[in-house]
Amino acid sequence: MNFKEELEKRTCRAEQVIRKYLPAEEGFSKNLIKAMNYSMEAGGKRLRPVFLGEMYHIFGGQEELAEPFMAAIEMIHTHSLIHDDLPAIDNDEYRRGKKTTHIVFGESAAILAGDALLNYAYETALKGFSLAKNSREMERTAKALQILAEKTGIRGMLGGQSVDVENDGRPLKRELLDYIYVNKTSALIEASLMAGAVLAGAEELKEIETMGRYIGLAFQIQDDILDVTGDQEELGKSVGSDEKNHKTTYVTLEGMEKAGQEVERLTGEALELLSGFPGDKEFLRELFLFLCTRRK
Ligand code: GRG
Repeated sequence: MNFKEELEKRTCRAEQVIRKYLPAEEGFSKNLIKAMNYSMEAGGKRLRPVFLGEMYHIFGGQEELAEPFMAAIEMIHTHSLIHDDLPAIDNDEYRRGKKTTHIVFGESAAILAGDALLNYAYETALKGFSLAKNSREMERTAKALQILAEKTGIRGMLGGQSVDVENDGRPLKRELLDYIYVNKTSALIEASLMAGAVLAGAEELKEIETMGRYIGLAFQIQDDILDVTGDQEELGKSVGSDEKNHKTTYVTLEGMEKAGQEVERLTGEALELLSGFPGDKEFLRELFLFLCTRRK
């Protein structure tokens, strides 16, 4: 398998699916919709929809049931980026290689665009019900929606982000940092992997959730590393943001060397779990390994 080619193929497909579900820029609220689409169309790795689509295929899904969920998870993720970049939170100027939404559209428009994307994500995922061909697929769609909502909410991404913001600038113990990472970052990655699998009828949800937790943690620690060692041009977003915001990160707490080792260890744990699932897992395996050494 040529991993780079396969990644390109899947990213392009995710891109097409996302664009298919973006709202049309028309009507009196078209400025709001333009602000929503600005960040959605700015690029990004499309990692969460790729995870979702891949798990759907690994567990035997063959049709388009996963598509609205692929678009929805990217909308939720993009909402979090728009809000995270706001002056009240990280106050960042660049994201996905472009000026951030609040810089281009103004702060109030960026707040509303983030809110509107979060809501539009659920409007989009609900379209799964009209694609479901039988009661079994209806049930799977409902379960995937439940996963999406729970992993985004107070016991998931938003819960993690709130603890992160509350503790901004304070020294943190490892236990609290782990709580923040597992929720603010792993939760959406868990949701991508679990929702894709559940739409295809998978039952191994506990194991998939744990695999997502490991990959999410590894991803976030690598993000901490890149905030120190990365290149703004390559990353497409501001670097040094953690230092600017006096954030405790895995790197400040444990040091650069240990952070790198932890990324490798967590990726290894995730690969171990992946090997226990059915289907063709070669691409996902390569993707996990690729993320472990990513530079953007
Ligand atoms: C709701 C304000 C709010 C925040 C939720 C997800 C999140 C918490 C904040 C976004 C910023 C951040 C550092 C999140 C941690 C996860 C992470 C490293 C996100 C960046 O994801 P990538 O690298 O981004 O997949 P692209 O642009 O490639 O999609």
